[in-house]
Amino acid sequence: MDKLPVHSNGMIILGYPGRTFIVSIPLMNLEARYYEENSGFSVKVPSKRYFNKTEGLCGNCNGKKDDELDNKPLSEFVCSFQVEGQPDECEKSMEELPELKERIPLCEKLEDPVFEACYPLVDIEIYIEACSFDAVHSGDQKVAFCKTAKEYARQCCQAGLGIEDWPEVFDCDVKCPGDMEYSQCREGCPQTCSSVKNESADSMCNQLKNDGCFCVEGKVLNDTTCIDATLCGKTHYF
Ligand SMILES: [Ca+2]
Repeated sequence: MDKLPVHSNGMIILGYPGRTFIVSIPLMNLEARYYEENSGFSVKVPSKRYFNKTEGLCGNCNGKKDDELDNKPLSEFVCSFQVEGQPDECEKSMEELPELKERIPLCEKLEDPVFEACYPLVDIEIYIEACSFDAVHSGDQKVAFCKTAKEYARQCCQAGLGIEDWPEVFDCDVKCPGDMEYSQCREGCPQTCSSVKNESADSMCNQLKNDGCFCVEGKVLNDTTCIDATLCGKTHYF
């Protein structure tokens, strides 16, 4: 983690505490993210260049939501991308999941004024349904609610709108380890001993925005803890 960010041939690889990883090619406007906390991933491409040219789980990038499944039932479509195991078993396990019958009242609270400014950027309805589905299947409504709120705020941040107050409004825990602080939507790469040494490469990160745990001002990430930037490269820390 402390070797990151890595800059190579116009590509940036970043790691955030909490094990979020981003691979970005700023010149082409390409970005892939992986979130270890929920095994989530996202891929961002400019639609101008990739309109109707993508395929796979994320859809075909043609601006229409209703044709992503390639005219297949959801289970067949999803399981066709399975890397290991039998397609039959995959489809069966998906069919065993009961359909969502109604929204959970707690999940409907996502429709709160704190998120209102983001509605035009990210559709809140999908998140209320996802929250309800997770709440029913995981059995812990509050955990499902907070995870969904966090993911919604994250998508708003990537759409350009940082929402600072949601954890307090919804009473969700976003604590960070040690002396790190949680930021909803911070610009730039996380500061590490490597980035301190390479300021010009660090400036390539300016377009990136992400939520997560960050070291406080003046400190940088060294492995999994924050140290004073002046101590980078020294063997012993006191
Ligand atoms: Ca489509």
